[in-house]
Amino acid sequence: MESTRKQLIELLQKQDGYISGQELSKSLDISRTAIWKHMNELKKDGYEIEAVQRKGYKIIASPDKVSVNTLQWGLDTKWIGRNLHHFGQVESTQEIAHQLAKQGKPHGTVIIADEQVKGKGRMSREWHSPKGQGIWMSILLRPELPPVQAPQLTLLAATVLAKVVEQCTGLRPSIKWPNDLLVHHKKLSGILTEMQAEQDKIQYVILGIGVNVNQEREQIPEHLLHKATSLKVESGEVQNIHSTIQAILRQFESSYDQYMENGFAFVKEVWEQYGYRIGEEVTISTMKREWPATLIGIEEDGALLARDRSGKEEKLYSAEIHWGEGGYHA
Ligand code: BT5
Repeated sequence: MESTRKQLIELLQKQDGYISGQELSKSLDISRTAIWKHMNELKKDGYEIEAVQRKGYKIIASPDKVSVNTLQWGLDTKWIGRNLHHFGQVESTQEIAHQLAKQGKPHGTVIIADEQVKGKGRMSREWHSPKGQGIWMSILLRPELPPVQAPQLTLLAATVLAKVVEQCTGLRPSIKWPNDLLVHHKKLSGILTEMQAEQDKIQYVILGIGVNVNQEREQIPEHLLHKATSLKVESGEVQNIHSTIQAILRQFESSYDQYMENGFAFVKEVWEQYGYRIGEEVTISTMKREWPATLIGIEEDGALLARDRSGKEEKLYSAEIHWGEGGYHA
């Protein structure tokens, strides 16, 4: 059923003009009544389909609604999102992605939910994921990389999100190492990279992406208000969630392929164009200590490079960055 509908959309999409019911029923090997039923289902998904006597059918508008059909319609990617799962409410798309990974689902499998009731940040923090207002998505990757390179994927994903936000809204985001996308100093998006690995080989990576899209300021919970924002709040415009997801997937595929072919250098270059507070003094904290330092940039392996007040440079693999009173604190 699901796959017939997918083929039907593909056929309608290929056609510039109208395609007749007869042609559709021949290509799909189902009756014209069955075609008609599928068309009705597509309309429920929000497609606008024009039916003209003696000419046939044509899709005239794709819907805003997020569904497997709308996400895959026009998604001209090679490997990402070809296998795609969409849910209404889940605890966390990360958990589902882990299950699917263990079942052997392929590289590029995407899991998307309208709402998460136990959305996860790093170190068991919560990720607020209200219904229909953002992108709550996990991507299953099976990269042929040593485990030490996995953090590069987080930085790669951050550059992808920065580019897409800029293209879709004209806003200029910045990336706060390692995983936050900020607009006007507030967090728009977070990335959670989880990995299953053997000693020298990654089995799989689950890249979790959360983007606040259409929340109004009043809909952001009180405790996050001083540090979180959404595309709607910053751009003043309601954004189309499914086309933003498609833009992320397309950009991700192309950047990932480029990274696999040419290495991390180009990611580093893009990252530094968006890098937050590079060249400025911030406060860095780790589990053990807290000290003032100037951010210099990132290293080839994705580590953050910072210089302390004595001039000593240090590579950091895990730390938090803060600044100013009342400034953002993860
Ligand atoms: C992150 O963690 O930023 C990673 C967020 C990843 C979320 C995605 S959604 C799809 C997938 N499924 C999941 O369950 N997770 C991933 P971290 O850097 O630890 O930031 C978490 C902190 O951000 C929290 O402690 C809050 O202070 C703040 N926060 C929570 N929800 C937020 C939101 N919607 N927008 C901005 N900030 C938020």
